[in-house]
Amino acid sequence: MQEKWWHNAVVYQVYPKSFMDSNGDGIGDLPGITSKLDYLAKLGITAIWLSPVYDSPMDDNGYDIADYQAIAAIFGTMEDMDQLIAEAKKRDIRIIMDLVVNHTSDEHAWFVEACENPDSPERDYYIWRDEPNDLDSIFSGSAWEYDEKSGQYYLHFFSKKQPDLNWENEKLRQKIYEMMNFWIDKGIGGFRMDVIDMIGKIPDEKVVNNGPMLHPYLKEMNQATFGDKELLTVGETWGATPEIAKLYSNPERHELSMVFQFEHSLLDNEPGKEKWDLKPLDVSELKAVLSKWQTELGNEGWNSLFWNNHDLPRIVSRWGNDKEYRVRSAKAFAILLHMMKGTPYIYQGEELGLTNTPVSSIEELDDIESINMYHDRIERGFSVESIMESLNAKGRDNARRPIPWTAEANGGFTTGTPWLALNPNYKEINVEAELQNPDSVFHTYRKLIQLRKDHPIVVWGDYELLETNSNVFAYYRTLGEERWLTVVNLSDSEEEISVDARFNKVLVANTEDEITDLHAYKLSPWQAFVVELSGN
Ligand code: TEU
Ligand code: CA
Repeated sequence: MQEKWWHNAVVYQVYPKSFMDSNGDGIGDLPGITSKLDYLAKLGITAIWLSPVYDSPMDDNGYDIADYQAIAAIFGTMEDMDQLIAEAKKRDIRIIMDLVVNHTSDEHAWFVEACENPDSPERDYYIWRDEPNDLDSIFSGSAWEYDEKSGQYYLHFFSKKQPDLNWENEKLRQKIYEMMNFWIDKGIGGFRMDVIDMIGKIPDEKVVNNGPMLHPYLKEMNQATFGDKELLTVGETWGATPEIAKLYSNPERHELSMVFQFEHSLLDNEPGKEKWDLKPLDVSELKAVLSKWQTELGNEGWNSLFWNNHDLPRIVSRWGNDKEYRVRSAKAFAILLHMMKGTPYIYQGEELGLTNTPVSSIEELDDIESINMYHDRIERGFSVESIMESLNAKGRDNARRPIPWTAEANGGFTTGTPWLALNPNYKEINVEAELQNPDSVFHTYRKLIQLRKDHPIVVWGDYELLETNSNVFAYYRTLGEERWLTVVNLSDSEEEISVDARFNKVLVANTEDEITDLHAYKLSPWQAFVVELSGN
């Protein structure tokens, strides 16, 4: 595969509402992000995925866009956006924009015109039916909403204020490509594409993901916009398998650079049920899924690597131990993921080992998905206790608490009142403390990012899983004569590993435990290390 800049990039995701507030209104904004670029440069990341900052009524915190070429006032101005791109460029950091084109806001001019003037061309930019079918919205309830004025129903797979776009309409597709080129001309580094595998949907046949026209549309988009411009494009594809991922990311197919696959993110759901129906993680299943993705793309595709994003709970609370082993387990998950093959994504706060923020009442939550689920399950007779347990484990607000920069009031995030309360543990866990402590989670992430920059084996080495006890996840990376071994104990208990190999040096570790001989080596709880093996 021809080497591209994103093959050894490390991407940092910023959720603008919760990153840094620059004007005291309690809401993060663009000048706030620009003011923290030196912090991100110190971490060593090479690109920022910026969650939506476009004009929006914020029904889904910006994933409901009213104007793709205007900045939401709460986040700043287009000048602030241009400055962020320019200041980032000075630090060799590229800005990846969030492309949300499966749906718009119902306050987008297109939808307003479509409702006010049913004979307008904009009407067919959306999906209307005289009768709804039983498709459900991902945010609970029916996926169809009745429009009094026209006596028809429109499709919305997310909230009622997020009507789905009709990609079968060529004029609409051209308008989207024009909008993408508007941003490309501003010097951005690429696009993260929201629920992109839904744009080929056929609602009447209840085909949602991976519709027949999906890939033809992506080829057309590629040719009309980013195709020949060395831009990173990553698709959010909840329905992807390794075979499907190759269709997107095989360079010969001229579609995308890579996709976010979520198979590992469904391992603590009861099979076939919703994410709220909890099941403990079985580490063997995690090893199987990640190893499949590490080996089955071969040279015909490229992986993304992530534990967290703005929709997922914090990994150290989800699958780690966010109490006595918070730092060690946070580092264990970082080492496990960052030594794998693919482009790593760090979600804001992950580099600090931030934890989930449990709440005792729905009033303390903001996320539309969580609030809709709460009322839906109350109606379906679920107990408040069971619902709150699900929300505290999987709710999206766990990811969206403002970033704690210091131990000062409101973590130094704002001089005002934060739009969403910080996790009360910000006095202990914050950027200032992490920077001052050379053994912090932050410095482990910095070291892992540097290893990827300095050693091609991390980017191109072949992956091979080792047979180990179930709670131990260990694998080789091999490039030519060079061989690295990563070993991680994903449990609160001691474990043992036995590897018939000698090693030259320890490249990174999360404990002071001496690593001598790997024969019958005792691993302490959550112990993790990477060693460079000596000649076979
Ligand atoms: O997410 C798609 C999606 O299905 C998840 O939002 C949803 O939370 C699912 O239950 C995950 O468990 C994308 C964006 O990432 C998300 O923030 C938006 O809310 C959604 O699309 C609609 O734009
Ligand atoms: Ca602000």
